[in-house]
Amino acid sequence: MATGTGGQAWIWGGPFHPDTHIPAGPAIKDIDGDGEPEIIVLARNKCICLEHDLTEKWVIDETSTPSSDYPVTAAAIADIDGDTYDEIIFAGGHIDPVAGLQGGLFVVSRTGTILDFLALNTGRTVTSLPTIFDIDADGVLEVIVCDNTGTVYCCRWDSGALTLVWSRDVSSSPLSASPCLIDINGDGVREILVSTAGGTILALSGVDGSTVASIEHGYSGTIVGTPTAGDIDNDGNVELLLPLVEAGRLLCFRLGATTTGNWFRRWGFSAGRTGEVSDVDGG
Ligand SMILES: [Ca+2]
Ligand SMILES: [Ca+2]
Ligand SMILES: [Ca+2]
Ligand SMILES: [Ca+2]
Repeated sequence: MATGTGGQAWIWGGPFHPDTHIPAGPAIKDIDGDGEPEIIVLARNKCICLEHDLTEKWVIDETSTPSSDYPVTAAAIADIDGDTYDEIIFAGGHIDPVAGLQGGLFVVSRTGTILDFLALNTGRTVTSLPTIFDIDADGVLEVIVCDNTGTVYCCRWDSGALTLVWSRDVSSSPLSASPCLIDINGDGVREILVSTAGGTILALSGVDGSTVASIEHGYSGTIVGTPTAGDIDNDGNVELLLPLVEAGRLLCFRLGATTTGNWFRRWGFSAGRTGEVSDVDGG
């Protein structure tokens, strides 16, 4: 423990240090309503909830029911079942004795109970961070996630379980970045933007996954970074920023009735997930 301005407050090692790397930042929120934030860390096959003082609150792992047996992604936190309490949603894998590896989504209560595991595929994995939003404006949140064989899934809590609303195979290559939700055509409804390794950004309808628009940029290769969008130059149009990790470029497109690529910039390392610029449509 260090003291003084700018000093290191603490280092958490925990029971899984140092032989486990933590692939994404933790999610931090007061999920139990006691006034102190909890810290959700995902490492290897585990989802670990720490109190604000870093004591362990609960863990989901290979001993849980159903077991979490495969590397997990970062967690999203939202009340997806409408009971006013937050759930923790993360992608991972469960190894079924008969079916084998099932990639899917875990939904965990604030107290560490697995409320549901929705298997989305068999023999494949899901590594993109789930994105949560009421994408079809029906008052119920959707959970949108991509898998490593190029499929986009839209799920919703219904009758006590996470259920698949639609899925769409959009690429033959992994989709490891999380989807970006933005209204690209100004109709007041957000589309789901997905970057494919084929050099295309697809804008999908949140209602059924159908294609609303397709932006060809020609840079094929593995897409790791999440597209980011917002009116970054205050001209009333939404710009789309796309980090191309392997090409070392950041692309910018101006969206609207006509989509134009207006600049790119080179950089020398991964931009990773860049997040949303602003709440451009107030949705
Ligand atoms: Ca708390
Ligand atoms: Ca809830
Ligand atoms: Ca909805
Ligand atoms: Ca739209």
